[in-house]
Amino acid sequence: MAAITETVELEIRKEIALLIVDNPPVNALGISVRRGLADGIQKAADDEKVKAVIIICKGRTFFAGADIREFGKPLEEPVLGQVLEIIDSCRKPVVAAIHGTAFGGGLETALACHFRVAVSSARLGLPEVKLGLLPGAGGTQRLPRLIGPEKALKMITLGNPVGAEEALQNSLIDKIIEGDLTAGAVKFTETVIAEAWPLRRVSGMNEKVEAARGKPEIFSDFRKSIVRKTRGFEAPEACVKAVGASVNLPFDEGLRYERDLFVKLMSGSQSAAQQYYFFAERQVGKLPDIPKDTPYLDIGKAAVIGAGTMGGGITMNFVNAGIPVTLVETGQEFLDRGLGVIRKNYEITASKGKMSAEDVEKRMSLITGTLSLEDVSDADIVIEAVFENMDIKKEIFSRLDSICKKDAILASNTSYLDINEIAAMTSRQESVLGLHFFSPANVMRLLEIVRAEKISKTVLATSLALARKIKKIAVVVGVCHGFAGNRMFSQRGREADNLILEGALPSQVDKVIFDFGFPMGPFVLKDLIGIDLGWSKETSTGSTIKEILCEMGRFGLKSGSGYYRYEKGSRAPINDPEIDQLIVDFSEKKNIKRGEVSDEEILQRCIYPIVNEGAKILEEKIAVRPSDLDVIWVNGYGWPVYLGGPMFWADMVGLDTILEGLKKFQERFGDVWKPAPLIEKLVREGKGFKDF
Ligand code: 3H9
Repeated sequence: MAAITETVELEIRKEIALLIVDNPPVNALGISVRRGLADGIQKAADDEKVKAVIIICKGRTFFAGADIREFGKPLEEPVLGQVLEIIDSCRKPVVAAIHGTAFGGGLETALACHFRVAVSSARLGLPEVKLGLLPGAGGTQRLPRLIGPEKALKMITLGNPVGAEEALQNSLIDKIIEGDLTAGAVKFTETVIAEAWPLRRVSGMNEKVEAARGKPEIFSDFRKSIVRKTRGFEAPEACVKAVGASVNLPFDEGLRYERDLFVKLMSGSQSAAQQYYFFAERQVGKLPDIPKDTPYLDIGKAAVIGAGTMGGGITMNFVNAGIPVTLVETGQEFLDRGLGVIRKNYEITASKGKMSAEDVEKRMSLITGTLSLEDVSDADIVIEAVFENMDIKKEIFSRLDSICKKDAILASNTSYLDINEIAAMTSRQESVLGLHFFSPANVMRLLEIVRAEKISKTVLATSLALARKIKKIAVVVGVCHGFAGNRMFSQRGREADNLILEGALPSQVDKVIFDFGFPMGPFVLKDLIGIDLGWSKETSTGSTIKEILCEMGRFGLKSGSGYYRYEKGSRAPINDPEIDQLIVDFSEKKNIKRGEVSDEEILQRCIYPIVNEGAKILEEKIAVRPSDLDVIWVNGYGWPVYLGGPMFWADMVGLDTILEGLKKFQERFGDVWKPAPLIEKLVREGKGFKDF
């Protein structure tokens, strides 16, 4: 075995040269790997004894892509495209032996090889689009040649990987290796040598792309199918264009076309935001005082209190991860309804072919419904998801304290209330925390872990491990009203409500926010969630638009009308002149002078206070880092990932601009607009949130 670089070794086994790469954690294709591959192939080509080469990786995966940490810096040669050209043109067969995730530049490397074998658990994909890029080392030209433009369009533009079985069916790989990968790859390569298989250079396979030539509908139909999913993103269209080039241009020209698009995307703001976000998601949940090796408890059994929308969704998360749940309700009718909704959700999934009928039964069998709180006594974690009322929650926690076993973790799913006050009802404050799921809890990936004052490190580490197990992105936040997400969100809500009284109408506000990149504006969102959330007939005084709408029975989408009207069976909001007039009359009644409000002002008034509140949250140490807030906004509130998140966006706009805007609004509307001292400080020092 000879070291070629610090990450690549060359081992000769009879007639086969193995290039063995070891660049933890994910074998990213950094400069030492690129150099090692280029030199290794050259050495193997020059060695007369060698008849073929295998490229294989140590550790958990085949190359997971280019090294993203090198992006934005001057690239050292050989760049990946040059390495792949060396592999492609090698006159001896080169075989890629794949395990783990052959992603991005990793799959492009495999595509430049002449044969590909993989273990059955391997996944192959080109996820560059999720970084605001396109595959920039020949992926857009080779993949369509190998599997056809239709399938390549999907893989490249949506960025989702395929498993080994599908890859085999699509001719993306040549063989699935059972058992040891090295042994299997060597055996495969011995056959290639013994039977003198001709080299299969993907760059020269033109049959599938030629078949698509003169069929522009392949591309126009595909564009139509992704319009909604990719609204606002620049990279998907570039991906479609590049695949188009594979059909219409010779390979080398296609490569140049791909390169130009890649360079353009790489220098754009969307890719910068999406790369930032990639690392933000990987940093979240890493806490300075909770080292990686902090011991955590095993969660084998859970209990959820309350079978309503939240409780049901939370239950599904555990069951999906194979953790049995005791689901507690106060009446049989509520319990039956809750279990019925869970079953229906699973059956809908099954009807779409994403789960078998057997799976539905298996998951349902993991849920035990009960009317007795005592039945949670053997649970390792109990999550309370009842009505948002402090007295009720306190009573439940006090009872849980005497019912639950010694080490059991007690969590509340409250979205606003003080966890410390709830924890104080127990004799085990070290085991009490908030687990704030977002609705619908079985769908939304975000989980705020609310760090109560006396929580132990073990319990915190356990909740982080549990979040991973149930596939949530967990952000640890401190205790305050609304925690991080809702506290920031309420700022936007307040301004949206003010704006419609001052002269804008819901449709104008919604359009500005939608055009910014959110999936919907604040009023469509209110209609969707239900305007009656937190409203009661008994206490309603008709003193806000919300109360008036509720008093009219306009609860939003579910009742067929709210801020907008809805046709039966449709979710599309229709402007309602009656409501516009109602708002105008209401302003008059309140002596609020209406006037034209510009789109620019709407945007600033809806977004700047989110940033300002985020800065206060950081000052108060409610969140660990600005990027954690961005993760919350992208995953919990629909912030467009190509704008990074509110804190990243603020840096992009310039904190001095934001500060100036806050001061301008402070003069007009008073101290709710007072700039956070952190923003003033960062501007004074010429810094941004990135320097926090
Ligand atoms: C590309 O290839 C461009 C080419 O087309 C053209 C070039 C010219 N680079 O996610 P994890 C780090 S673009 C650098 O927690 P998992 C990650 O930050 C690339 N670092 O593990 C983390 O570090 P830390 C296309 C990377 O098991 C650690 O590895 N490829 C890279 O949950 C573990 O990561 C992609 O977009 C990278 N490429 O998931 C694939 N990847 O421990 C991106 C990871 O310090 N990667 N790290 O926090 C992934 O999707 C997942 O990381 C993977 C593993 C599925 C591989």
